[in-house]
Amino acid sequence: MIKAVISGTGLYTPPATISNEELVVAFNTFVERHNTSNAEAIERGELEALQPSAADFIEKASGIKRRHVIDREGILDPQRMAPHIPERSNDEPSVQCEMAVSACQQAMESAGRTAEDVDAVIVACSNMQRPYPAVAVEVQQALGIDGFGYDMNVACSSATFGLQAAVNAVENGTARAVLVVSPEICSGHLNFRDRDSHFIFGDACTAILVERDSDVEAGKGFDILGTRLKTKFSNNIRNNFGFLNRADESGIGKPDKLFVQQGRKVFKEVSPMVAETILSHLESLSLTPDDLRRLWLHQANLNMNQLIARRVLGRDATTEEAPVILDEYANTSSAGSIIAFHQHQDDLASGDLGIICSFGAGYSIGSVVVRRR
Ligand code: CO8
Repeated sequence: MIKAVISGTGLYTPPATISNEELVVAFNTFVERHNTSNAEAIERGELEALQPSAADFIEKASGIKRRHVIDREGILDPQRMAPHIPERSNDEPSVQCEMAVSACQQAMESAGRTAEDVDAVIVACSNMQRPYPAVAVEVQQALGIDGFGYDMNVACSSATFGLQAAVNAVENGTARAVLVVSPEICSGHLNFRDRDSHFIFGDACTAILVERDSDVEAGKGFDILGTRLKTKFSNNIRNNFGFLNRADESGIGKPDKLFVQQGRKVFKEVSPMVAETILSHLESLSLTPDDLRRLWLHQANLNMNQLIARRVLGRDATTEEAPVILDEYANTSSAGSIIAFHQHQDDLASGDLGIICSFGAGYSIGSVVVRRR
């Protein structure tokens, strides 16, 4: 029987960063200008004054210190407050394709593979820059892979759901090797004028190569012991941007529809669901939390990760057990747990067990139990 193995990972990090302090200066300048130019309406009680943001609140509430972004200047311009990413011609590679190619090349290199060894590309992320042709087919072409590619979106759980699809393809013989790549440009769909969420996201791209166990030499990579997916409908994290927006006249001329959430509700509802999913997944594999050397959790909120790890382990987790990349990257949607996996795996010994677990909009949860080979 064919078993799937993670043989390599890659990470593309945009070089530009924005600290909490820089983000707050831009936001508060916008607030000041808004309140000054609407002073009379605010005075008459027709409009509410906007409240300033604070860097110390951001770090305390989320654990985020800075984020990497494709474009800093546009986001930090109080007049604009959106990244400036010029549209490219159809003959140039798209931005997501470029990010994906860089991460995929790294993943193939770390596995000692070339495009000739790979049969499929799954681009799995929260936002695609166009509906078609699929970004995955463009990435496939750019890498020179003779096979197939498709896009999929399960918000923050896109990468783990993509992993399950890759495992299925490898284990049922549809492909010898599959790249799962997550070019997350979260800054493109974040409302930098919204005090509750302007600090949450950053940009990054991860890639994972999944191969047949018989093709990967002993001692390399991670056996995938099992995957578990769970979804439960919720309106608490939404993005209503879509192709039908222009079909409703009342929306014409209005601002774009962007990411919105009820952060507190998400925290309260999702944390127990995640802990239960991990525990029942482990149980189904005849494993216990004590067997886990590492938890590579989705990186949305530090307090949330500490709570989930505590519920799973029955005690506080050390940062070695549940690594944090949120301080440096912020929430990069589906890339988050994979960045943690990519950066915190080298010290594991053969036989060590770990769990990759994503959670987010949908709600969606994806759990993947792995063992160092
Ligand atoms: N500065 C200063 N004060 C603030 C700010 C700010 N920026 N924002 C809020 N406050 C104030 C509030 O007004 C409130 O004041 P008061 O107590 O007087 O009413 C106080 O701070 C507390 O506010 P909250 O209750 O909102 O703060 P929390 O402690 O809940 O922290 C968080 C907010 C950080 C958002 C937290 O709730 C959280 O992280 N929740 C989990 C969210 C989560 O995991 N979401 C996942 C979403 S991502 C996903 O699924 C993928 C989406 C796809 C990507 C799309 C790309 C854009």
